[in-house]
Amino acid sequence: MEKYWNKEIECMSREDMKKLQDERLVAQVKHVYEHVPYYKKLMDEKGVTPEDIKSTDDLHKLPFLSKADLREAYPYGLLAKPLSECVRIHSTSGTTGKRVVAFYTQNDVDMWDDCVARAITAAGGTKDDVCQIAYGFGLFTGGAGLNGGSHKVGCLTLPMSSGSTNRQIQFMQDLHSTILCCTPSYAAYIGETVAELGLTPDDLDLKAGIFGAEPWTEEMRHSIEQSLGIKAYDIYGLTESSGPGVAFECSEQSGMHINEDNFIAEIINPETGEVLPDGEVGELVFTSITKEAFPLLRYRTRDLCVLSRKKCSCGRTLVKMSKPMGRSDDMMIIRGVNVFPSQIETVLIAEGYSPNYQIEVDRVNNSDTLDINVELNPDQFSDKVKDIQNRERALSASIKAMLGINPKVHLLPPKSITRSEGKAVRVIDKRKLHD
Ligand code: DLL
Repeated sequence: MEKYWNKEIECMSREDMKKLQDERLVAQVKHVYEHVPYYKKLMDEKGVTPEDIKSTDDLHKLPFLSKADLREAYPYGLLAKPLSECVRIHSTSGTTGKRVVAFYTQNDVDMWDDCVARAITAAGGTKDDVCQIAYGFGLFTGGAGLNGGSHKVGCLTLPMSSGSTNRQIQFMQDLHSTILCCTPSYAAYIGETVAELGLTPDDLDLKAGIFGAEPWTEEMRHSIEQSLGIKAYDIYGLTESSGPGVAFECSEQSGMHINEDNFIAEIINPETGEVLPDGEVGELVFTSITKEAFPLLRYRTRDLCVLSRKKCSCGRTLVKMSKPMGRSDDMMIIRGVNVFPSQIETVLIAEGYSPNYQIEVDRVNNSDTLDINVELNPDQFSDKVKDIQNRERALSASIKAMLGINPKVHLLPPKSITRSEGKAVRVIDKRKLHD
């Protein structure tokens, strides 16, 4: 039977949810206009006042907020509470430019923990579970977010952080972990190591995994579920909006329910900013209506996905977002064709290859090149050059059928691609080096 952390909210009627969102939005807009000069400036520039926002129907009138705004306002420019009321800071792992820092009051941390508690409960977690957290702890929100949610549910919490894979598995066995939380690429690595140690899923007590922080395909889900003998659930979030737990998967495993009492979601056309109807692919935009220290109005996530309000078999009425297909800035344009790493991953795993791959894009003589390095599983490895060449040709043809452009596939010996303990680096775009 489906369990809920907060049934009243998770299964609320649409009318009641709209009423709740309307009230919270109106109050939030008024608060940020009065307390955050940066927002006041953005709203004044667009000619919008708090009085214009009477309900969620007026949301589209508000200006967007982008990552560039967050960088410009760094570090305190978007703070809506005095620093003395803030209790925590987290930050993005951005490699270029200024990082984004997010602030939390105690109420913000409680709201965040509550969102993650819903996710853990939806994955079947209760106070009788042992929850092993192998997301990184630190400025990254993964470790702290799942830790807070796990405490709230009352699970016995193992704050492992990422890395030391053999020790992870040792503790998993000795302490009978039942839920594993980490990135999907790290879960795949743990699954691979379990097999290498001569163990099978029967040697573990795991029943569920809560994986997110990076895009992963359905094919990857099945592969992880098999290697660890679990049901694998997706979880979504971003530092700017507190961290993991903005949306979470339920037993139906067909998209993630958005915690709409805290976050209003819109999908927009990334080019024009126009709001798109449910069912259309576009950029996800969030407005946080309960966050105190670092509220976001119409924040452009750059994640591309689809919203759905179809009835869900789990009984939750919260709107669902599809798995993000990738970030608009992850999309590669190769010889004029839009390519997402997830499309390549789908073909690789469907054809029986490992989820260990890396995509290299370059420009040679004014023409884009696409090289895909794929690791062979030990049972696929052959020292016959002809065998490998035939396989490379067949895989190139399957990828061409998916993308419409011809890649150069390189099959590599087992263990030649570095494993990820956090977010995997799937794409190396060397064209950016020449620009
Ligand atoms: O990755 C927060 C998080 C931690 C989510 C643990 C889930 C689990 P950031 O480092 O700020 O925060 O990165 C946010 O990661 O905009 C997406 O592009 C991507 N992302 C997060 N979750 C998913 C997911 C954390 N389930 C960025 N599927 C987001 C696909 C995801 N992409």
